Amino acid sequence: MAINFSRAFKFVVPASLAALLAITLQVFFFSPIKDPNFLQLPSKSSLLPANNLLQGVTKLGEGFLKRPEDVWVDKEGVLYTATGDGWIKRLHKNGSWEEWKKIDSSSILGITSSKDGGLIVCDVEKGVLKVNEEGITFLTSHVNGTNIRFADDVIEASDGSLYFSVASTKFELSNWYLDLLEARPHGQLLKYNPLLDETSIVLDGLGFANGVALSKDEDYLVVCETWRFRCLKYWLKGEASGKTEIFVQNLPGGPDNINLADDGSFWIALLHLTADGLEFVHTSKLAKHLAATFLSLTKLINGTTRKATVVKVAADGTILKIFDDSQGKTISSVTSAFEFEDHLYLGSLTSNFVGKLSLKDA
Ligand SMILES: *[C@@H]1O[C@H](CO)[C@@H](O)[C@H](O)[C@H]1NC(C)=O
Ligand SMILES: *[C@@H]1O[C@H](CO)[C@@H](O)[C@H](O)[C@H]1NC(C)=O
Ligand SMILES: *[C@@H]1O[C@H](CO)[C@@H](O)[C@H](O)[C@H]1NC(C)=O
Ligand SMILES: [Ca+2]
Ligand SMILES: [Ca+2]
Repeated sequence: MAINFSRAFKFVVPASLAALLAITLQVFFFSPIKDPNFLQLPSKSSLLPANNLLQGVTKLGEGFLKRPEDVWVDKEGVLYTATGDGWIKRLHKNGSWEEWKKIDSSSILGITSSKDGGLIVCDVEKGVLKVNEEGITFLTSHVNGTNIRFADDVIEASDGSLYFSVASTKFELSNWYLDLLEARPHGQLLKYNPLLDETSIVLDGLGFANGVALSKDEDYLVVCETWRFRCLKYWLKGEASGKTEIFVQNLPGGPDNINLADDGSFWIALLHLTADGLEFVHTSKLAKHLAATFLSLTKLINGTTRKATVVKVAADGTILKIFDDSQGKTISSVTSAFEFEDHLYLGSLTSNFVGKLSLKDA
């Protein structure tokens, strides 16, 4: 039997053209990202061989914590963590966990302790707040006439000023991956002055502003730009005061939170941003629009669950140490590393515990 090709084509060709047109329209007109930029991924030479040392972590509070993004240990040795379901939970020195305070928010991220007691917390909906035994106080929720959304990490200077990052002024935590796909810098570094009760913009145009840390002498601060795979140094004192330079670049992952180490260097948690083999997405506008439009594709590209990496970076920007779990076997998606008494405490966006790693023999 002869197949009538011309007839089949008459039907199939217009139908597939129409489908293609519909998809193209959908992708370009309804894409949640606008005019995306190409992204420079870390060069292969920056990737160090895996050592899987993070597979040796002890799990603290397993099952009791949901997505503990950031951790902080205060001077008394009490460990605090802010969890994805809005809890501040703490681990006392006697080993017992306490559900300390619940924040009414879809999520909370970075934390730091305040010198007059209590904890400073980044709330992705409402800005920056302070939590102590008495309760919760909102410190800042506006800058330059707009609401502060997606506050990500915060540090307190000894004069009481708070420096904090806004990851993206365009996208929310739930679709942060779109910020990376669009690759246009919507991040900021803000400063809250408690004496004037005023918030100002210190740096604008950051590529997903994330971890913030102060140097040992508070002569500069470091702010990390996740999808630029680098952290910036912003001078607070001296001749260069107010100037910005690169602190470390070409990191083997997207930097998340950063903390000062005991010796004056810094611990930086790195996110594996893209699933292996799908790196091309970041250099194709069409692929970016497709990935941004269809959530299942976004999830496929999102590589954060597959690895964990922490680096120690010297004050001069040299990478001193690297710890990883190359397949995310024990811990994945590590977002923060905090040093206290010869141990590293690790927060993660995917785990249900805080990791504890001895630094004595590492
Ligand atoms: C542990 O210490 C905390 C804070 O001092 C206290 O509230 C708690 O009751 C203690 N738990 C145990 C089991 O000793
Ligand atoms: C502050 O707001 C004004 C008015 O909306 C705007 O023109 C200006 O660009 C903003 N400044 C910064 C640094 O975002
Ligand atoms: C990417 O994966 C992380 C970890 O599972 C998750 O928290 C985040 O929501 C995911 N993002 C997207 C856009 O899928
Ligand atoms: Ca922090
Ligand atoms: Ca963060």
